[in-house]
Amino acid sequence: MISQWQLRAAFAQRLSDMYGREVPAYTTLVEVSREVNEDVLRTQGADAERLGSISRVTAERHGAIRVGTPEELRQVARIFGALGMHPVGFYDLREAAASAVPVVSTAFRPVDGEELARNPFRVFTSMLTPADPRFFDPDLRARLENFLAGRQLFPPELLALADRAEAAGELPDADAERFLQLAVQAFELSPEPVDQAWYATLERVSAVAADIGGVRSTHINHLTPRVLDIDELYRRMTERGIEMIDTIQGPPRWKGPDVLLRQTSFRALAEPRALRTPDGDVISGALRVRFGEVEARGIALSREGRARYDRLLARVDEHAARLPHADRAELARSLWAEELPDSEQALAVQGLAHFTYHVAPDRPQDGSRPPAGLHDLLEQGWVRAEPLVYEDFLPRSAAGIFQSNLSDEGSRNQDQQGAAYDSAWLSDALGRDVLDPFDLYEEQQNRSLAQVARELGLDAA
Ligand code: OOG
Ligand code: NI
Repeated sequence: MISQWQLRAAFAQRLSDMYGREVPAYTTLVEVSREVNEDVLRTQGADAERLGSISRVTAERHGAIRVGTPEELRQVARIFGALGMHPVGFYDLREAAASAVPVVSTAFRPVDGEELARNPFRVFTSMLTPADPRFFDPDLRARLENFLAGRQLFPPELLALADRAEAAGELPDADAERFLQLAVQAFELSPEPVDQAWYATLERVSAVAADIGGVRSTHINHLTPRVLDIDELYRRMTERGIEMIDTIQGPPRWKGPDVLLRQTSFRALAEPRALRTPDGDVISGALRVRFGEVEARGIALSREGRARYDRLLARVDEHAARLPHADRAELARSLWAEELPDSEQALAVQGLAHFTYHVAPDRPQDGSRPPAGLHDLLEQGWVRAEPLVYEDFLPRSAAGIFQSNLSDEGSRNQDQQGAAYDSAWLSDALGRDVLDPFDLYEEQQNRSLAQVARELGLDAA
């Protein structure tokens, strides 16, 4: 029998092998990431593994996929359900970016601490929003919905196996093998010719709309390795002649602990694709829709910590607008030092970030009573805090990643009201709860605090 986490790990590995064959620059990125991680481990020792074991980090990937309809999204949820991955978080990228990205998104990922430690594979999953009149007029919307209704992304055999794996939590070896083959195949780039005129029509609205709704299949858009020093990775990729986007998205590198998520990317090369011309001829053309991305992960912030992060982003924007020649990273660093404490302990005590708490094995054993508050428990060595790694995404960074890899701005009609999509809408469309990431971190933290309280005989820690 193959369990869900084994299916998840195997799927991530096979997807990585497949994507490496399709996009060779990805293989370079994975190699350079591994080198950087080994170097960090050598120089920092155990500190390098504070946010995950080196084996977790080396295998860790996130994927990005894009689908067209709620029906397709429900099918994706069944496939990821088989892998023990659940929808977490709602991201509205129609609002976040200056350029037009007509999608709303969620991320499928494991939610349980143990499952995350085994393999944290996550997939940022976007769904096209044809009902948003800022992007699609009624005629184009109708043509698009009609096109999408006529395609099948996932074969019934795959979905049936997925349902069995989700219900049973495992699959017999032969079925697991079949499931994995079909699942990886569903995300390969299709050789089927692309209708050139239809693709171009959608491209005028948005390159992302064309990538999703211009073809009769789906594909993995990118697969992102995790690196322990993203600044060093950026330097090494640039040295190899790979042109990176000009920034690392997310928090700056600063003197305090790494928090949330830092990401950067490069545009992949145009890929040969068969195109069908309006005359019906099939010609060989090229489309440039996929890219390489890499990320560094830090500690999960609490709601309050996150609000502070969002305020900081806004402050950096304001300053940068007033001082167009200032170094943005430098600016961010100094504002951060003003508004965020620069130690794990202060982040914990001020409730700005999430940790699990554990009774310290070397706590005072002289018969004294433990103190009451978290601050004193930590300070006096009764309790240790282990940071929770941020397992999710950042809407602003995601929009930046989408945007920086598009050559064309696309178009958006600002006179129209946007169609309403939110987390509740998405839960409804999926027929599954879209989970709140903050709740998940909080629950994990609270469980550990309750355990500490029990072990130390406290009312509440
Ligand atoms: C998703 C872009 C967002 C991230 O890591 O923030 C993303 C896409 O291009 O489909 O992958
Ligand atoms: Ni990504």
